[in-house]
Amino acid sequence: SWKTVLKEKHPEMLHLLQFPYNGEPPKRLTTSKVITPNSLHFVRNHGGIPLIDKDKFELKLDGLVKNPKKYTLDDLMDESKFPRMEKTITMQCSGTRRIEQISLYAGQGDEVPQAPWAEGAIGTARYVGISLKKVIKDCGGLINGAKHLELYGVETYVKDLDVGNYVVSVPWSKVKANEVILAWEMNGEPLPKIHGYPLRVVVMGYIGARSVKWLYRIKAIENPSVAPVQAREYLYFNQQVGKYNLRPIDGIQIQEMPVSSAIMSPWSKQTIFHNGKIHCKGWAYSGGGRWPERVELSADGGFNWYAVPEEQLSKKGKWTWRTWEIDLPCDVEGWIEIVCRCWDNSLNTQPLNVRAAWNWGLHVTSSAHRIRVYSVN
Ligand code: MTE
Ligand code: MO
Repeated sequence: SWKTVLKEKHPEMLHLLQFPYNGEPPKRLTTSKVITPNSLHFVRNHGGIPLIDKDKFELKLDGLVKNPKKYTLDDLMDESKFPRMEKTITMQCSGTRRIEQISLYAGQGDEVPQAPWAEGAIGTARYVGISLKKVIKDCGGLINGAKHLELYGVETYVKDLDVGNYVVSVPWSKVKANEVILAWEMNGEPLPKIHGYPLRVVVMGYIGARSVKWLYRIKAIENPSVAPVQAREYLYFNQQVGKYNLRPIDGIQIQEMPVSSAIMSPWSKQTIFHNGKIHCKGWAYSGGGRWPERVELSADGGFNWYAVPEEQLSKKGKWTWRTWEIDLPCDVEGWIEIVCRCWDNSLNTQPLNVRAAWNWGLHVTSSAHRIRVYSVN
């Protein structure tokens, strides 16, 4: 049952929702390592957790492929057919840090429609699997103008929630670049049940929503999927759009996350005793294959910025976050605002205020991260 499955997670996971289960690691443990242990990787579910028998498992490939086929797990793991791929990949939910937008949204008199993620809806793992491109090739390639691949995940029904199957799509161009992996191993273990056992998709540099868990079907199609999760959720609206004038067609489908970062230590309202330097820790990430190039912190609300020394940043990687630490100079006593921002390798940076990032779905909270602490110097 779901309770046994949940025992695989760390006892300190913060449960955002029990049904469907959604949880994130506590701040203290989120960036303790560059690779997130499986027990601490955030979990985002739209429905229940299906328990799939690996021996009965079949992946179906159909739609606009030359030779539609079915594969068992053994077929996919056959190294003579599909070369094994191993990659360290950061997965970020587009709802990461939503809690900051919720604090603006409250007071407008409407219910909050989404899970209140803090800074932990992001995690990094070493995945083993194969490139989806090779499987498409094995089916003779695409035909008749196919340009997208629709990905189907099994979903069990949760009481009172009509979730149906979880279906999204990714463009063929992304697959062709070998940036979509079908993974069965996570950090040296078989994929945990809660993370999609026995097989999931991991799309490098895209929001977590495209990385379908409990994968059972891939269909080649001409246009992006019209399934609800692709066409009606994960949309980025302009600020004039709200509950009463929302049309999915006006939203941008969120694929790559912009550059963002977060301070994981200290945390708001802490009193910090220090000798002129406050030790801070956190993460920085940029979607789409860009990486954090510089991370900067301010102890005065964003006037003066100190760059994290390169040796205090974890190693650069095209698909991975960088964790960091800094001794941030601070000579004032009293309430201060610590701010963090990142510049990626294209010199994109973060908006300075969360108000600028507000949008109806409360997605993509990529503004500079601000916390208030009491400094005792
Ligand atoms: N796949 C299925 N089948 N069902 C889901 O609800 N949620 C998606 C994606 N894949 C989801 C899914 C979302 S929104 C995210 S952010 C990631 O899975 C989270 O992956 P994780 O739970 O392994 O961290
Ligand atoms: Mo997500």
